[in-house]
Amino acid sequence: MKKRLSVLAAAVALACASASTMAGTVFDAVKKKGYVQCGLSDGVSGFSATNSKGEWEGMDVDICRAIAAAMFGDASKYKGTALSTQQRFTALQSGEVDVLMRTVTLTQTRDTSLGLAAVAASFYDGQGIMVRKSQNVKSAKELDGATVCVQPGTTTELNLADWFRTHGIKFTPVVIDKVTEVVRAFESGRCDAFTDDASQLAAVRATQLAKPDDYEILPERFSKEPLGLMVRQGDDQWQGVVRWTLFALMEAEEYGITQKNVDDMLKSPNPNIQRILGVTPGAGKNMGVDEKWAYNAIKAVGNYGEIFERNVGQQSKLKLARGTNALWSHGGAMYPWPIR
Ligand SMILES: N[C@@H](CCC(=O)N[C@@H](CS)C(=O)NCC(=O)O)C(=O)O
Repeated sequence: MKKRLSVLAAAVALACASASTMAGTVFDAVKKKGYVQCGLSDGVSGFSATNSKGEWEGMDVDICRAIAAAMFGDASKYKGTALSTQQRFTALQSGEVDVLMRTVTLTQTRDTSLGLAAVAASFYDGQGIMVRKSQNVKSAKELDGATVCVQPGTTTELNLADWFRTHGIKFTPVVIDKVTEVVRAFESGRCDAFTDDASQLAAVRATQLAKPDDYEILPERFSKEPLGLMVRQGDDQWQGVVRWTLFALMEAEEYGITQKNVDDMLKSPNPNIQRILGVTPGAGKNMGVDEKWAYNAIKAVGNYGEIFERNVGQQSKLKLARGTNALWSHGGAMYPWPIR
């Protein structure tokens, strides 16, 4: 009996040892190579796309840059990997990327069955459907018998089937891998409707359709799409850096810290601001990064509200309203956990 117990104790010790060697592996590897590898999509303007100079732009890219700034004090220490909807989870599982911020909906299945972990939501969306105005359709319920363009391996594809089945409406999916090809198929009339996260439909309409005014996004929202960040399971330190960087950007907005005033804010008497900016040390040390991690992130990309407005809000072509993405204190759902 004694022997059995000691074998058990040894097994437990071994399991604990392997768990502790796991902790920090991604963090250490990122630190060693000197940059963060972010999984992005190359095709949704406002969220993430490369410009004519081949540079990454968009809200997801700015969050990637903020993580680089928190890790290295330098927002340029990142690389982007363009991933299709089909490739994204395998790329994160295999270690090709360190963090995924590719308009990924955080779902229970993705969080529990892929060896991956959902970190936090960076954008609350909902699935919509877009049609040509000339079709004279005012509701998705009028789309009986329609062909609908959709991308594979997405929640979009699943919600589409659920919603149409629930409402007893027949449809034929036209499944196409790349968003640029979906747009071409939709424009050429190969499908009657195009379904996607509503903000991405707005982005596609504003930036990729030749005649944006010819199209309409119907009022129905088929689903909740909390888009956010995912990492591999097994490295809580790395997950912490990713989560708290995003929350720091949101807390910065909450406390009025901007890209412009962040240096003045170092003198603020507000203890919350002092903790966020590392004037009162602790948060950085706890995560194994510089105490100026959040300061560096805010200085590089601005607070969450600034990132939103610049990429998808009023200063962008998309002109999306903050809506659910407003801070909790302004009637939205963005409720960052406190840095303290
Ligand atoms: N949020 C949904 C769908 C997100 C999604 O990937 N949408 C497409 C449609 S715009 C996309 O980002 N495509 C970009 C591309 O194919 O490069 C999910 O996580 O499954």
